Amino acid sequence: MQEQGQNWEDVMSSLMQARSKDLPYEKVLSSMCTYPHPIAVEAYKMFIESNMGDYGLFMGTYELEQAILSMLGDLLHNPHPYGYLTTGGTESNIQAVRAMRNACKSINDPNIIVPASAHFSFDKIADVLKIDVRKARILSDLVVDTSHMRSLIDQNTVGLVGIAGSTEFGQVDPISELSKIAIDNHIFLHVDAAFGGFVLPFIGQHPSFDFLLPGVSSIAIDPHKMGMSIIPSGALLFREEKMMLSLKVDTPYLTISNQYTLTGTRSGASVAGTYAVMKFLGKEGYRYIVNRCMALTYLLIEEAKKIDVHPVIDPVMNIVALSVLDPKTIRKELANKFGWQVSITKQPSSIRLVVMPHMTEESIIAFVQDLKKVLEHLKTSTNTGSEKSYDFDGTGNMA
Ligand code: 0PR
Repeated sequence: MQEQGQNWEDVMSSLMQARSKDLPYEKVLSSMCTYPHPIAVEAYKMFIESNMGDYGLFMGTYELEQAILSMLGDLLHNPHPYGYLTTGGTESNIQAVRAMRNACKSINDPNIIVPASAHFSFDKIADVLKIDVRKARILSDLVVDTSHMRSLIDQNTVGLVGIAGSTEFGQVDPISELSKIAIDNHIFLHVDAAFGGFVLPFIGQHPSFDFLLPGVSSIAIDPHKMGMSIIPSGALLFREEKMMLSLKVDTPYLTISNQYTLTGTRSGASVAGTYAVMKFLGKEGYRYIVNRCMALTYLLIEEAKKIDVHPVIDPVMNIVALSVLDPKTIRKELANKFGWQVSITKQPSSIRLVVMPHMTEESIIAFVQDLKKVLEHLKTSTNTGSEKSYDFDGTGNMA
């Protein structure tokens, strides 16, 4: 750190320089985040110094958080949820598993069972919480094999995890079946709906995944993904107060006498941003956004099929995995030659596209055209054994 402060203009100029290196979302198909709604940004700025770690000082923000919990509870069929706003899916998952473990104090060597498709936050959980995280097999339609999950349960199992919107494929596990297994075995069931929580309730026909199912004990749902809020904004909801209470830590010198959260200091601005966008959009607003993303998802698949590229599974939500040979090279070519950011999946291997609200019909069509060019390029390079140039604009002009 330099001795003397810089002037405002110089600091701003280095900020602008850094900003210019960040990618705008328009060509990003790899992210579950998007531009936050403008009203979330406004609200965020209004509450910038608010700290929910000591919310006795910020009772107004605290009331907004309670209002969010009640809106989320309504969305997820639980009129009286317990919970709080987290920094995102990772924290919600950590806290849900920590609550399961703490609620089963008599078990010394606890384990949980998660689908093999679970987000990598569960690998962090194994490390942080020192809990055995067992992975259940995935079936060919990329949902968890419930009989394998059942067979992994033993007397030290404290809970199961189901995914409503898997990170790689947007698939939804058979949560109603997991709910039965959890009840039969007297164990908890956490649903990771970090992505799908703001999607499933707004698409017509969808599988049950929330508190309507009696075995579901907690849900992670992220406003900073399809909830159109600012980063960081996640939420963790419990069915029963006793799970939340199992996270309680005394905080004698604060304005509040205890905390249930993982972090101490916590952004009240995130709370305000999420409250504002949820109030502003209402269910109708989210339904419009989700339906538009789904329409773009179907357009993407239709266009991809025209170039003989097919999805790994029929999309359940706005995530598409396209089967291609050599996804790693295709990902690199799409980025280096055309500026598109896509991700790749492990098993089955594919390129994975998240159709977020920043995508448009034009960008979807442009993407598939560029994908076509990459595939043709790779085909000719493989056939001739030599590196060929790209026909960038489709007019025969080679770069
Ligand atoms: N659960 C599921 C099902 C997720 O997909 C994710 C994140 C998490 C939990 C963890 O959420 P946080 O990252 O909020 O803690 N899934 C995305 C992923 O790993 C996160 C992401 C977002 C990655 C934007 C890249 C990106 O540009 O793919």
